[in-house]
Amino acid sequence: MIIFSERINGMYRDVRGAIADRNKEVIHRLLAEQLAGGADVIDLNIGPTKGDPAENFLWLAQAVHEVTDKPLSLDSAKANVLVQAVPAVREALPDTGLVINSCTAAREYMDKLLPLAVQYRCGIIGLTMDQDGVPGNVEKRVECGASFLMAAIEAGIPTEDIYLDPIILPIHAAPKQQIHAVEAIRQLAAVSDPPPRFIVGLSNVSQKCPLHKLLNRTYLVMCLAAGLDAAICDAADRDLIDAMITAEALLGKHLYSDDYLRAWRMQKGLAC
Ligand code: THG
Repeated sequence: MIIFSERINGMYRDVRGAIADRNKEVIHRLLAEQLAGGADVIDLNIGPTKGDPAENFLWLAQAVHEVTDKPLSLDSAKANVLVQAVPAVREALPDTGLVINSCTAAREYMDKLLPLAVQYRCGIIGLTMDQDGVPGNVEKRVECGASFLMAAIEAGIPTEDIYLDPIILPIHAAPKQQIHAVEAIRQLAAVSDPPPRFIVGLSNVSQKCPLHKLLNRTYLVMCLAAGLDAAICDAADRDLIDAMITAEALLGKHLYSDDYLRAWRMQKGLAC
């Protein structure tokens, strides 16, 4: 599974403060924990910070790039912010992998962001929602996912750079929707050939829930069994990553050994 680190997000007060104060040390410390846990892609979200969003993204991307040349995912729900931030980051970091996070299946978003992904050589995450919001049933999620996928392929984005995100909602707020997202992954994986990648914002599921780590790791295993390829998650949560590795071993994605957790970390060059 491709691990997108969720922690460099301005929703967290320490990251918000670090962006405002241009304090790289805070970012570098959090990043080191995520890399030690196995993060493959660093999701960057400036949250509700003050100032110019593109400048904040650029500062954050450069601060991260000082430590690692791993790909970056530029995370904003606002298409106009991405339209400004992507060219700025691409110009500063011409050789770094970039993912646009995210685009909906609404025409207005796709018309802005699909050409941007092509022009600036970015992957892109498509949410299974449109102008009417997050669907209340599986069928509409699948329909939105399929129409985003077709539009992205038509725009010229390679399938391996297209991620579909079935949108995870918190269990306390929308208790029936978690299984919809799992089912949407299963159905979209079955109908698309070649399939895109499937990703979730895992911690959404447990927002404001006391047993958040248990919810996250249990839900991750359910999504993996349905065909999940990537998750935006806390790579520093050791139990979460152990559950992921174990699920992948049970799904036949790794050669089993008695020491498979250690083997996974050694193969990634991580301390065991
Ligand atoms: N899909 C895509 N991108 C996304 C999301 C998604 N980006 C943002 C978000 N969702 C994924 N990132 C997070 C990061 C943190 C949390 C949830 C999702 C989180 N944090 C804890 C909380 O709010 O309870 C802790 C907060 C704190 O300690 O201050 O849940 O779905 N494509």
